[in-house]
Amino acid sequence: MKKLFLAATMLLGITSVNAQEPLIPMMQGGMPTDVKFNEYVAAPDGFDKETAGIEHGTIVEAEYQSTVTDTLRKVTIYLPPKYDKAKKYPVLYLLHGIGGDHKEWLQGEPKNIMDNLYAQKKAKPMIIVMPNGRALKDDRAIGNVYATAPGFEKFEGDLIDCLIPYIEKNYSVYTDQPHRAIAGLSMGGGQSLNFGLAHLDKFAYVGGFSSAPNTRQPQQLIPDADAFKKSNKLLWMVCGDKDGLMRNSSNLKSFCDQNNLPCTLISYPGGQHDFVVWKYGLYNFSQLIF
Ligand code: FER
Repeated sequence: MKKLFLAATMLLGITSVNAQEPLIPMMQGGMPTDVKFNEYVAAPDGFDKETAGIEHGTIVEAEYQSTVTDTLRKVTIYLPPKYDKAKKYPVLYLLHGIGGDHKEWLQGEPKNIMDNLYAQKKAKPMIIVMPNGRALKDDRAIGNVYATAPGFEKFEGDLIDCLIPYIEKNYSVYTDQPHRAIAGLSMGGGQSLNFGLAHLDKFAYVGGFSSAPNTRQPQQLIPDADAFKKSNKLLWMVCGDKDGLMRNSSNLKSFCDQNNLPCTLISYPGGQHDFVVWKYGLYNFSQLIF
């Protein structure tokens, strides 16, 4: 029955109404039996709620020209409280899932989460760039969204050659590897692991939340353990223990453990394929970077 449901979901491109991501049943295969999870510590109540009386950041929308799609592409940007052009900020590139676009992460309340963390001095001021990770001429999340998966691969060139240069030209940001992070949810988690680890010279911090089957195999992700150890400062993952996609994260975690490579994977208790887990991911990952 569950198999039938997923097949129907994939064919018809049905996504759930509130979260735009598909419902993922427990059917995507087992995970390595030796996987050792890191400790889950609950986020405090209200971490994602608006708090009165603190400084607030700003959400803006911008457009950049892409030589990959030959179109103007929209991107959502979070600027931290008191964004000041006289200062320089590090940048987190934050990627959405198969059912979403440059606005999907707004469901994860990044402004509330980051404003609250800054107010408590638990995260460094940073710019968060939320692009449309589907690098196609028509990059809308409509119809059978699974058919748009090739656009998520094409985004690698768009990110490296078009979006990052655009951000670095138009915002007051650092332009070196130690000041760049990449993370994402589901398809965006797979993209973050794929691109973040393939471009060790560009990204110091890499996060995957409920990463999807677009995630490359561990040996492809980390072909050179020494290069990884030298350049990567954080490889951090979370996935719900009720999410059928856990295998993508646990395969990588086992590989890293076997090869003595630093890697975190938290199994979110009762966690499904939704923003409960992804908000938790942003809340934790953003405190560990820069
Ligand atoms: C799949 C299952 C889930 C898949 C992608 C997803 C490309 C992505 C889910 C999401 O982004 O929420 O088999 O194949």
